[in-house]
Amino acid sequence: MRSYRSLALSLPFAFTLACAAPAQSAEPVVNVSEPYVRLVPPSAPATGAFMLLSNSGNAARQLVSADSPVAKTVELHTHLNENGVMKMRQIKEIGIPAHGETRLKPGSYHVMLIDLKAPLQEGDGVPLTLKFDDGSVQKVVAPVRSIASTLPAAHAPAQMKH
Ligand SMILES: [Cu+2]
Repeated sequence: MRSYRSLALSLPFAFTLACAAPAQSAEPVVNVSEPYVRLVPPSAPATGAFMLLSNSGNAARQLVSADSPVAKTVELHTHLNENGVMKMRQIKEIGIPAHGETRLKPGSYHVMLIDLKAPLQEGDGVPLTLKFDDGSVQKVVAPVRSIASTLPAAHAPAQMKH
């Protein structure tokens, strides 16, 4: 009788553990697509990485940090219009609304690659590691692309105000 009771108690417990396991593996809810890095002249010390972040979860998520082996420093940036002048500002996080998306693009949110270790060539693949506030990590490779100069990018050295 005693062993039967112990088995009956332990079965639901084991079942609960098995069900909880997938949720604990931090399945990423943010999908990273269309990543690219802006081609800059070989003398440029920095450039920006852009991408589309799509959140399939029920809660808002934040991109909290990024890293790349091609740059000594990687920061999250946005552009702000201050008295008619577009300036870049470092920010702590980039939000992605629940069941929504945030596009990192020239003139807006971007991942700033500062102090490039070597000049980037068009077509190079730049590895990026993106960390989110739920602890999930996404690794992508962003191709280097030239962007038409008509786009509001403002990554010229004169406007690098960190
Ligand atoms: Cu920037």
